[in-house]
Amino acid sequence: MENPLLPSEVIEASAAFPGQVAACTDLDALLRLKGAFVGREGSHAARLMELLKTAPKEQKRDLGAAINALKNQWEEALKSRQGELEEARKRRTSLASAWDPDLPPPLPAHGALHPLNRLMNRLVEVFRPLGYHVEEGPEVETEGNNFDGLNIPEDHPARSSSDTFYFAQHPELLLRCHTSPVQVRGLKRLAPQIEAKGGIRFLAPGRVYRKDEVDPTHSPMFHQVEGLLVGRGIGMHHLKGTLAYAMKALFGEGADVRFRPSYFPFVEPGCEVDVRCPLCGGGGCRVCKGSGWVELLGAGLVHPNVLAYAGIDPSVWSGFAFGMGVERIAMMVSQTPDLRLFFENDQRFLNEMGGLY
Ligand code: FA5
Repeated sequence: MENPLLPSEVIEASAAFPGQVAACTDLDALLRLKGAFVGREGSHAARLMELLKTAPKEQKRDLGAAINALKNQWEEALKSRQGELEEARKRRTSLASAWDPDLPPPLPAHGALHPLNRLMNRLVEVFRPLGYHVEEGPEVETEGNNFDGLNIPEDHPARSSSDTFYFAQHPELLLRCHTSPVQVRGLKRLAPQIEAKGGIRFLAPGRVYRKDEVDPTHSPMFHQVEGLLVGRGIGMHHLKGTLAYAMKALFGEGADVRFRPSYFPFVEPGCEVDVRCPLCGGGGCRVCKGSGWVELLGAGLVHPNVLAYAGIDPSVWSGFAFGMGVERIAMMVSQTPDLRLFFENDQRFLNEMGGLY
């Protein structure tokens, strides 16, 4: 850049410039250098522009071109060094945040029980102080346990192939449509000890299957918790007291519950229990289908035929049974408007359910 029109101190400074740029090891130093060369005031570039203003007319074109070339050269060098320094800073900060030897090692992500399983465990805990233990039964059941043992006659609509999942190769087997077959299994298993123990009481949580259309309150696979108590002189008042206790434990003292007469072949009399819809407070919404109440369970006094089928004398013993819909209870406790959320496995939803029950 040995242009005779340029002042000698600028030519010298420009010769030293590449070395100075390379010597800048941080962005602050580079900014200071930038100010000295191309800053608005007092910089080499600013002084050159002053020079251009006062230069004789015939020199202006050449001088202007020389100044521009010089400025471009400085600006390009500054920009490229700025890019290098920013890249280096990014690498340093990402390395620093990736590993800090002073911090404890990160904990591995760990699994947790699904909210529906936790709710079933909670229900078991609610009933445990009342002396209930857990009985289990298979999801693939016999027609005998799912229907016959429960006094469900041959022509009952629930037995039709449009309502229950049967196995083509094994027509006597099906996917249980409720947890009530565990009543039959449990009663048969415990019948020999009924005198010695003074009765029978248990819960049976598990998965059940129905050919139901999916909507905010229905799924073809869902969960129930069955409850059964057999003793001497057991009546509806025992059932009502027990369920009122359980609903208060689940929904709080203010829970508003109602009992409606209903029909199930394996109980007599039978009822359904609803809770006032916590989502709309009873005013009516999509979840309660405008009624202000959501059905949670079916219940009643165990039909004498069910006791007799299991080998228990119904003239001595009586009892009550109930079958609760776990998803419906989970929806009401957590105020979730759609049970499908429980099956979609969205981590954010599952985490939110974490501390509810
Ligand atoms: C029964 O399943 C009876 N076995 C309950 C019973 C047990 C009655 C013992 C008497 C004595 P129901 O079909 O109403 O009853 O279902 C019980 C509960 O399961 C319902 O109140 C509801 O909360 C829930 N439920 C029923 N169908 C579905 C479904 N498709 N999706 C989610 N929950 C459902």
